[in-house]
Amino acid sequence: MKRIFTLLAIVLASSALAQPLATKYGASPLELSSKKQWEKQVRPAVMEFFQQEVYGKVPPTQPKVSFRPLGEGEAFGGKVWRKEVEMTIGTTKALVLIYLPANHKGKVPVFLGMNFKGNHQIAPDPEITISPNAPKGKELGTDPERGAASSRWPVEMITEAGYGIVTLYRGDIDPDFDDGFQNGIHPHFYAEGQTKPYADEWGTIGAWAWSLSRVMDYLEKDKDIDHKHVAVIGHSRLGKTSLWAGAQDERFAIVISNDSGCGGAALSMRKHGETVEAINRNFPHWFCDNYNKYNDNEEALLVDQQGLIALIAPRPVYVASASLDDWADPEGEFLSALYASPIYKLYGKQGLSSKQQPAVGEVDAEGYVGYHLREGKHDINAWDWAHYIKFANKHFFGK
Ligand code: GTR
Repeated sequence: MKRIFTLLAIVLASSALAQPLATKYGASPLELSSKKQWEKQVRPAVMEFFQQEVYGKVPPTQPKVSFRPLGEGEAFGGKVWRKEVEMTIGTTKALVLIYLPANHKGKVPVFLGMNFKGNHQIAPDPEITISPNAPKGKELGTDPERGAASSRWPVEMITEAGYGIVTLYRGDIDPDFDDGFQNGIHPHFYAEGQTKPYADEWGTIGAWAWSLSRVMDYLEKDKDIDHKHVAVIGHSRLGKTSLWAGAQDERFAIVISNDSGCGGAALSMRKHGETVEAINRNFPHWFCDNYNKYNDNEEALLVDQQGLIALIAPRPVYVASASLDDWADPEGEFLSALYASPIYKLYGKQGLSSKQQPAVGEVDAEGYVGYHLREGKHDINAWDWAHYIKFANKHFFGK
């Protein structure tokens, strides 16, 4: 392992624009001379780095994963078709909600992403089964919160554009608090005598990302789904998750990060907004234990977060920021998209089209790396989705 990291350090240091590692923006652009060099030397080392030092590896002991279709039916006055699937990982059960345009002909391209508070919050649809681990509403047992997150999931707009939505609740895979990894799916992966992940093994984000790949296993078999056209998407901590899922699993044909910030698209070495130390202190369960080595020590990172974006190349990737989301460092998110762009060039594909961060309300999504800076706060809304749909239309169908 040391050898491969040393090799990467040498390759990065000897590349045209990479000296010094810590630039004004605290990050080195990835400029390499050939696709072969990237694929054979650098990409494997960058992947190994993120696996071992940032998100953690998936342990070798793997539980059984199975899927069971639940009900189907109409939603949104007949415009949308709802399907539900139960995914079982070891003894952990998660519910996958699928919305498709009701009148679809043939297989449907989809956006796949996790949700924050339960499937029933994404739409005011009384038939959505409450995710097993969803927080209970104020009136226990009733559904006061159905549709509470519908501004984040414009179901009609997405399905009218010809896309489906596939989602599951993050807490069904791993609860989002530091429980010493006693709940959720981690214990199913422990070797004999093991009680928590080793220092280089996954935290919560790694588990969430892995579960998106398991949902993809299911989608490959569902006759309604165009599994060659699955865009993986996430907001904030779930945007960190979609990037990591997309970096590891090449079946995701487009990867979208909405306001993912620190540990997502934003460059860590800038130390602007949330820092590695702050994120590890506030969310000690998100990353692997090794990531703590970089608390107040970002310069020691072998490669900054542009390396994560580069792992997605040559597949299209979209990074989005919001103007009032200083904590997620919009400029740092833009710069990692910019610094990853040379890797796309190795494949003869244009990354970002300009070196300038777009102004508020502007979009740079002509190439294979898209970016926009939405006006407003940390969130995902219909404006963001309109641009993701446009990006998918272009890359999936040349429209
Ligand atoms: C914040 C956290 C961010 C981001 C966000 C979210 O508290 O500092 O890294 O992930 O939560 O997920 O909404």
